[in-house]
Amino acid sequence: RIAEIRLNALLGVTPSLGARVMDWCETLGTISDVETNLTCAYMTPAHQRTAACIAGWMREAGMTVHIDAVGNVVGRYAAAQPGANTLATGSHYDTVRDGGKYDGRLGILLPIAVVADLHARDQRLPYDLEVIAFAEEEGVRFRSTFLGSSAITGSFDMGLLSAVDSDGVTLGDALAQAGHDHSDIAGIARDPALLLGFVEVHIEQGPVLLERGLPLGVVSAIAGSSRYIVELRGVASHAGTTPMGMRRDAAAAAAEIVLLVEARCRQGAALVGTVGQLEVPGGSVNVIPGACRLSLDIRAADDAVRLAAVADILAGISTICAARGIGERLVKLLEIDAVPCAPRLMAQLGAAVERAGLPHVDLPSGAGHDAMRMAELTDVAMLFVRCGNGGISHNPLETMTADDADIAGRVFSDFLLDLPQA
Ligand code: HGY
Ligand code: MN
Ligand code: MN
Ligand code: MN
Repeated sequence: RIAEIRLNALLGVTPSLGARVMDWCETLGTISDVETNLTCAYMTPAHQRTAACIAGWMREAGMTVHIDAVGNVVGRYAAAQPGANTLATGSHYDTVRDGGKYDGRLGILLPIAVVADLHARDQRLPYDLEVIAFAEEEGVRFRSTFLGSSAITGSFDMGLLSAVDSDGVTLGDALAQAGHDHSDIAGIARDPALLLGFVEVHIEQGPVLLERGLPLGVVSAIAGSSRYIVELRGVASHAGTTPMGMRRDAAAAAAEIVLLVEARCRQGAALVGTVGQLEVPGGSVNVIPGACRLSLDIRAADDAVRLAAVADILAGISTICAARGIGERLVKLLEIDAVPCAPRLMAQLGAAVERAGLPHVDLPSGAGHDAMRMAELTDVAMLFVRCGNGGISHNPLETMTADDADIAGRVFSDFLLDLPQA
């Protein structure tokens, strides 16, 4: 497929919108910090090269472009008349470590390709369209998610400027090294009165559309999420001489906690729990782990279900630690409630899907998205696009098709042209 796209480009054949989006995703997918294995983490060299690429494609599509003080790349396709309201769209351009090519990126590049199409036809929308490439959503480098969209909503926590990465570099220094001025962050916040809404296009990152044989789905709600770091403190001692009954083994306590999370999250409807990070800092083969650090990621469609599971798990951790003589310290990284999508925008998206001759299906999102933050500011909605490979995501095996990108582009363009002003 990619070879065909490149051949078309050589032959001067205008690629379909979907093919162009896939080519752009492929291009960004080749930009990564292989030396640090941070793929495209916030304010790394790869992240800045990615921003420059996106800004270039926005300009070519006929947008005015600026990069704001936290690294969001913002393209604006102005309405025919000045002083119009703004519809925002977009997604994040940072990735998880060893992530896929479409998570986040699709929601930036597809709207750019749609604007390029409108611009080529000299067609304007009755409102300004703002395409926002959010600088950070995954929380890989500084463990702080939604940095980009938080700045847009005016909820950026300036205390995070002192957050440090694994090399001890602070977020503030990383921004300054990239030429950003912290004092400009407050000015990024958008006036909600000028916004018609925020609509995010994103791969589903799951198997539902694939199993239903559908290219597109309209998101009904985005699951809420609770994230913690748990630091366990035992006693390091000799692996050969310390009797089993006298140990305070932090890793053994962590192992019990992992199974506690799994067992508890099997007991709830649309409830999931993950320990994605589990490490014995500076561990040695012949030393009983004196310390162990693990992450918790608990999500549910229903906030009460999620919060009850979190309460049970935190109580369970204290019980395990007390029985083993292990110290525990919890660091809360994120607490965000489930976000319902706006029925008004869902109906508009659903109608555009049906006008394309496709069945209209609503489905929940287990993954978090920038739309969750943007919901603090304005009505939000999401258009999901089918994933291949069983729906796998946060993995280089993440995939989708040019045909589905094409269908999504046509439906999104129709949605934009049909959106009422009110
Ligand atoms: O974790 C998530 O759901 C998203 O990919 N940040
Ligand atoms: Mn992701
Ligand atoms: Mn994403
Ligand atoms: Mn519907």
